[in-house]
Amino acid sequence: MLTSNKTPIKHVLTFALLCTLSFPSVWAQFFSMDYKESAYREQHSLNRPYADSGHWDGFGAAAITPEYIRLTPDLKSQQGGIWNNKRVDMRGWGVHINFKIHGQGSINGDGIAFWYSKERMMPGPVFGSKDYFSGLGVFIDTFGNHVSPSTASRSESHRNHEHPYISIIVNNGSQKYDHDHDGGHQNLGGCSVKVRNKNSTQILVRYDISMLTVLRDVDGKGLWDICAQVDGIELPTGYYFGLSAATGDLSDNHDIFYVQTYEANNNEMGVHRIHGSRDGIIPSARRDRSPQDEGGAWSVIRIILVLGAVGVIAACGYGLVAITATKPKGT
Ligand SMILES: [Ca+2]
Repeated sequence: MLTSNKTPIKHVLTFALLCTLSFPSVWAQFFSMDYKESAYREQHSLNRPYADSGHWDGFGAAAITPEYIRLTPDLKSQQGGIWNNKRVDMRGWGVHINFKIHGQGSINGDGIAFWYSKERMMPGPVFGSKDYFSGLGVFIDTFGNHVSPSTASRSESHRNHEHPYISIIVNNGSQKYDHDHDGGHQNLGGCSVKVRNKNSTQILVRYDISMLTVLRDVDGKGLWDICAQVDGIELPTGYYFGLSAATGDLSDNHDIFYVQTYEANNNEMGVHRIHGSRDGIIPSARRDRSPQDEGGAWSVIRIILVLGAVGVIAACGYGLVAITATKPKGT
């Protein structure tokens, strides 16, 4: 009798273990599938030893060390940046940036910007680079200007998010960055990221025709999740990748360890070839949706994940019922 009872229990435990183990693998596969299928592009990447890389130029306070490139030191009123000098002809790409933001004290600024823009090597007030930019900016904004006493009353819709905050902004060259409100209504999406004083942090900025996705690995341990995903973003080919940083009255060290760029596999590539170059596209974002719909694509992903989780739970439940049903009776 005892022997016949052990077998079902063992199966139940094994089945439950497999179900539990399947969750991380499903999540990991979801977040990394396109990234791993993409192809590495050395001409848009930056690795040690930095002095050997002729594809990148620096400006301002940016300084090369053997271990990292420091965009700004932890000093007031600094600006620095590095720019890839190879124009980007990829329609879809993923840029993986490994960095570290650290400094003294508990209130610091201002942050790092990742750029895909028309102009390069032009210092200015937007995280060390020029305002009225044309292209995409993904800002790792470590200081919340919008919560300062002088501006808090004008930024109700953005008061809830905590800094450091990643924000996504697309500009066609006509808009001034709303610095006092950390981008304010210009923000297309984003997320809070507690990046300061970590050993390293990673983000992956992925653009594939009209879809922009930002993934984050705040502790640099390979545990990625989606920060934001925004559909309806149009960017041309022919722009340049860059990184810049700035300090003001508050400061931080803004360090870059590496940049690894991949070309995204895109099944629609043939279609776009037929329709010709994307060089002439003016940067734009779909702005005709309500604030509730801003995360529309993200909502779709959440629905897919929820349905997937329900499916796994249902399968586990069905398996448990089926195994229990096979349990010998008459003990
Ligand atoms: Ca800010």
